[in-house]
Amino acid sequence: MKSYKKDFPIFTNHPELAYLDSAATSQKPQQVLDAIMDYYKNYNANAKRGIYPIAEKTTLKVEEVREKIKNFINAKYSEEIIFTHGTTEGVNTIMNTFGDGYVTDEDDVVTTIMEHHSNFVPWQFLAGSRFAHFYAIDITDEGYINEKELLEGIKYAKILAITYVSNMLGTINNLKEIIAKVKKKNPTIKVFVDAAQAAPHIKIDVQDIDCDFLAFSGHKMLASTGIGILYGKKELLKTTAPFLFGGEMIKKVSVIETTFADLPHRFEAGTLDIAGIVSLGAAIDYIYSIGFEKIREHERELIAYCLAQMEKISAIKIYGPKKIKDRCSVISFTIDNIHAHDVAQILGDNNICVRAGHHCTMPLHERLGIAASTRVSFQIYNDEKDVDTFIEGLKKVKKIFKK
Ligand code: ALA
Repeated sequence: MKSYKKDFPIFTNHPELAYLDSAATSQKPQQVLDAIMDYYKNYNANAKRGIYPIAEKTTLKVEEVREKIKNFINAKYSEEIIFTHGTTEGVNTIMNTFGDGYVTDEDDVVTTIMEHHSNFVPWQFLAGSRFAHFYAIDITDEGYINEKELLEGIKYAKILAITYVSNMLGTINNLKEIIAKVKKKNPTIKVFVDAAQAAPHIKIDVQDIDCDFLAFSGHKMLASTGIGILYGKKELLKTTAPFLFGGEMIKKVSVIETTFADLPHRFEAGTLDIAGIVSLGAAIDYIYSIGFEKIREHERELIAYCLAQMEKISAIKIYGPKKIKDRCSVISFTIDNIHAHDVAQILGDNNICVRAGHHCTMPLHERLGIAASTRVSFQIYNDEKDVDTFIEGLKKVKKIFKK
């Protein structure tokens, strides 16, 4: 297995780290750090405003990255790409704008029980404020969306909010098939996809899966924190009023009235996270330099290796699909009679970085009948040695608790 660790300075500075928490946030390669420094050292200016050379360079760079992201997710138009500050802002933007105008008290707003709170709470709130009916589709015992239940009720729904990859189960939802079936039953439904855990690992094609909106964050895919992407179909966004009001999102402002800029700028109020945008462009270049095929293969090997080692340890329950091909990047588990936080604490004391708790998926944990779980998650820089260190750590946990 090829090691990519040398590209990530944190591992040179901290060779002791077994960083297995990339679903929370990823580490950054030197190429991304260099791009951020280059921006601040050589052309730091605001975008879309100045007409002097470094400001023009900044504006060009922002639009160049927008184009790169359009290709990255295969959107039809670059105006469909909106810079946000993260996935959560993307969901809240569509909930507050398009969603607020589209949902009435006669409609259903549907999500799934495997959603992160970010793709659950905003829709629950929208339904409440519009007096619409809100419900969450269950999962099967194997950790997949219960498609039968989804299709049974979907004809009354105006919005389906669904994740591409579960941040707890690791399930990769077969969105192309699911969305096609849903739209066949209900052609007016609009589908919002949370791609936060998918974008770092899977080649996304918004036209192929035919979603209406999709959001992801830069920081989980090797870029810096504070930058996110919202995709929306042009025909839907162009008639939607903005949600955040401010500087460069206008066409004309007068005391009598304000008109809004064209797409995508009407949804980009205030100064953009330019360093974040630059970092996202560099992160995409880095991902391309390896290739999605290799990223997936590397990750599948790690998941298979880790699951095989974990299965040899007694009293561990692993959640999510058994088929490796249906899993992406995360493995969540519980150990009988040891609290997830105790597991994470002991692992943490040994420089093994994992996440414990409800992972912002309380409804899912309730469905699974547990209060908390421990989660390991992988990125391209992880290797078998990280897994071995983690497995040794688990054995230590069990020894300490005499289990
Ligand atoms: N959403 C991130 C996670 O799953 C923070 O850990």
